[in-house]
Amino acid sequence: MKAKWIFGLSAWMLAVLSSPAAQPYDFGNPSPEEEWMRFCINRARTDPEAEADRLGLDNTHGDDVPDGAYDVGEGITISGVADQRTYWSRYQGPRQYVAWSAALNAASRNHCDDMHTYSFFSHYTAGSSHGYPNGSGPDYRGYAEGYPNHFIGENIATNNSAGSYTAETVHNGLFTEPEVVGRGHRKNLLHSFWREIGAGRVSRPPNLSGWTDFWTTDFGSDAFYSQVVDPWPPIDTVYVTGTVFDDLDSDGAYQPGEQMPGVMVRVYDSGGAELQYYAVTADGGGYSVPLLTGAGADVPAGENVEVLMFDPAGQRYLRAVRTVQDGDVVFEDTAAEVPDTYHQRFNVGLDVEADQLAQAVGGDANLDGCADGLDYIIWSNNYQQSDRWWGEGDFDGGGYVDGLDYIIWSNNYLQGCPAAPGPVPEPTGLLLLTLAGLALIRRRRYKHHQS
Ligand SMILES: [Ca+2]
Ligand SMILES: [Ca+2]
Ligand SMILES: [Ca+2]
Repeated sequence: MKAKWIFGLSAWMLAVLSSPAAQPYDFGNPSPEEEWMRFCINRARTDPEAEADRLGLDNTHGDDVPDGAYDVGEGITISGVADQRTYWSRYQGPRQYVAWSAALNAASRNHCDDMHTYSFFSHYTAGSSHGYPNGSGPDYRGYAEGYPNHFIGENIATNNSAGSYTAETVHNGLFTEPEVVGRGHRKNLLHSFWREIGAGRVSRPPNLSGWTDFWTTDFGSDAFYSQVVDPWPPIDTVYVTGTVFDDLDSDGAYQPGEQMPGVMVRVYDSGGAELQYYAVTADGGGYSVPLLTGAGADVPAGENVEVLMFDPAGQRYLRAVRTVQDGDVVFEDTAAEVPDTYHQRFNVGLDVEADQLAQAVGGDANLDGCADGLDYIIWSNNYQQSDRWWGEGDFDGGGYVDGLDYIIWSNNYLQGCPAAPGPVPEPTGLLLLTLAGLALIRRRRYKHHQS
């Protein structure tokens, strides 16, 4: 009788709570080295002047360079301009984080693979195992991998001693590059309008030309492109994106070995409804979640989103509220004295270190810090379902929601819950539910013994 009753309740709750389930978002699977490259780029984009100072750039253009103010402009030139000084400030100030794009990551990795296999070093394909015709540029490759337009910037690097150059060394070289007139790589990775990135890397024994490691970073901006050439349908997706890592050497930066893969990242709008997609951090600890509501609409500027992270390895979680920002980006790379300006929403950057995560209470499915009847309802709604996570009642991490998870919940019942003001109300309904749950477990065990 009791088991039957809980089944009825589950069906009712499912009807009440029915909304399209969030889907996993495919942003590629960036490796630890690839994540390191993006982390360095996002650090530079967050504060370009600080990056210039960190790397010892010194803009020494006489009295009219405010002391230390425009070091990021060191060596930057824009073609067709006689006096470069007024353009340096365009590269100051924070830029949005770049988010992983599966298409750009595939294009950048494939280009590394082709450069190694066919022994060339160029932005233009000269032999491909991925179907790119000879002469294909970054725009062609990105589009071929599913990026929605042909507006793509690319930096490439190579070396001839496998594994001896880290992502950070390569990044530092691209940012400073004293031998490259105009500092095109620095400008490229700092453009304010970029939103998405792929950062492929291969490291192999020497190829025919003796080269071992290849790096390709591809930058894209669907919104900027939309505003410039007005394709249809317009695309204007922003993301919450970042790196989740355990900063073992306490230097405040991510390096390979510190990545935290497998962390669940769920995002909710200001009304508490889950967005269309969720993410699980990749091999390198990175993630990207598009800011699209369950109905597929853009989350507008000024709205808050709540990010909920859960690390199944340590059963730790984090909640963070961020506001979607908007503002102007400029097309820096123009000889015009007043560059074209475009208004956009920006990606939300959120890097998380392990010590920011709090220990979860066993059975606290909704991760509000307290194991109570609400969590029981979540457990019961997912009872006997597979492919479930902690937030759906799988507290032992087996992927399946069953009586073992119930026991974890019941052992922690009311753990972490605030003391109720005044007399505690009699939890009549909850008591019934609890008994029903126990009955289910007994039934399962009984069956087990019979078989
Ligand atoms: Ca570190
Ligand atoms: Ca709870
Ligand atoms: Ca389980």
